[in-house]
Amino acid sequence: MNGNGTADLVIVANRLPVDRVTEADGTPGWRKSPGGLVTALEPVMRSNDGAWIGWPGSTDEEMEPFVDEGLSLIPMTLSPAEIEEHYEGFSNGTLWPLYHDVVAKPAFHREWWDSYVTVNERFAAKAAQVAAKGATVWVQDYQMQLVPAMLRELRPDLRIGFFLHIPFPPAELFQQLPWRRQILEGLLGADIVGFQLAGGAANFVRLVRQRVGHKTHRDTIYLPDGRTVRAAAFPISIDFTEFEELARSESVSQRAKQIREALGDPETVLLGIDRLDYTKGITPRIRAYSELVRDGHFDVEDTVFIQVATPSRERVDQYRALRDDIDRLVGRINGDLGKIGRPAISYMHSSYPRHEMAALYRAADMMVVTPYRDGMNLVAKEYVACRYENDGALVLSEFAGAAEELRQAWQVNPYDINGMKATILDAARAEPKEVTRRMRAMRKQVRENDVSQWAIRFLDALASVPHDHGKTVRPARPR
Ligand code: GDG
Repeated sequence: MNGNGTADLVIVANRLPVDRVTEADGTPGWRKSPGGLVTALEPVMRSNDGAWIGWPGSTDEEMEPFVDEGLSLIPMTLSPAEIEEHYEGFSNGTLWPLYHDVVAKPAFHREWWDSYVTVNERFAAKAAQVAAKGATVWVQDYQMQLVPAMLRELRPDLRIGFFLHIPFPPAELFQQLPWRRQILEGLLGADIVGFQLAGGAANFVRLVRQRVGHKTHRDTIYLPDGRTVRAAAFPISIDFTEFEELARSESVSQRAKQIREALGDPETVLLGIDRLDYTKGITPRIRAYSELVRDGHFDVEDTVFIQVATPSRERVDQYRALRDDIDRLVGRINGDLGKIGRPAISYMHSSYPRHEMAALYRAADMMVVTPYRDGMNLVAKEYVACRYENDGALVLSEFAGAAEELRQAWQVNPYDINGMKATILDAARAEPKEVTRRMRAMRKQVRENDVSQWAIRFLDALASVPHDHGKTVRPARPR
């Protein structure tokens, strides 16, 4: 932050990059949240003396801005009703399923929308207060889509970028949203609207042309006020070196060995790690694997499937129901197919430190990632980064954003159980040479496109959007 409490770079996100923890002596403290976004933004935050605006994850305390390990953090307070309506409601009950191909039915409630507007207004007002003259503000994700336009209204001098971490749906689905035009106009407050894939950017441009009526050409939208908005793909990534170094460390190698020993030293370990979410395709994956065991292709004596499901959004009904479904399915499969000390599926509903994640990636001969729809999927990239010996097979859904870059994965359609079974078998039976050829190519891809590249590419693109396109453009048609 500058001396007068303003910053030249401001990140606006639903969550702060730290979690509240209780230290050993009982005093409250902070721990950096795991995840690529923080890692990616930390260097740019530091070199620009940036500030991060977000919710600290608790509703009960009003908090002053503070500095944690050199990062300026500005906590926003959300009331219990706002958590329910803005976060669990409109963000996770409406937008999340709508943007993921309507894998679950989105709920549309007017009071959720009202709360979404109010919370976005408050975040925009805070950003307007914190941003220095001519500063860059980078708004993150689907919970904050109205912030760009609200902020532009308050502070026309700013450079505003927006990045969407989840897919942006085709017009045919997006137009179900009663507030579709407001969301499009909210995003158009940004100079750059970034998506994981070119397809998402194209969906957005088409919707803007059709629903708002602005002139567009390829990835550029021309606004009547002279501004240009660019919609482009910036596929997010991971800190490749950090994961590789972690995986190479003695303690992770030891732990990976221990994991295999604890499983009875099986010949083959398959692995799935996901947030427990209905978009991740955990059920069809487990079903496909269990049929392969039932049909005698895998034997529980020498093969095991480890499934880690990290607890997520546990107050939302759909997520509770999913957890029950998976519990029941795994229980039935293990009851039918397991033997003493040899479950078909070793299932954990738990979250682990990064070190343990790396050990799991190291311990697994095959990683199975089968979302019905996923913006990117960092787990797939993390597995690749950890396989420094160029071994390990990746089975990957063609509906994960990562499938566009990880072409050498064994790709599957998660809706096609037979196809998935055949591909898992192919991957399990592949010659080591073939596995190595594929893994080497994927490692090169992720190494050369890591998360710092992602942040640099986005911020460079944001800095180079022209302030005025100099064209005469007719006003948008009202609809
Ligand atoms: C959204 C989009 C997009 C998971 N369990 C634990 C843990 N994790 C970490 C993983 C990975 C991250 O969380 C999950 O990222 P994904 O990309 O796989 O999925 P979402 O959470 O749905 O993320 C997604 C992403 O945003 C980024 O733009 O790729 O498409 O849906 O980094 O390692 N980390 C630790 N313990 C766990 O138990 N430490």
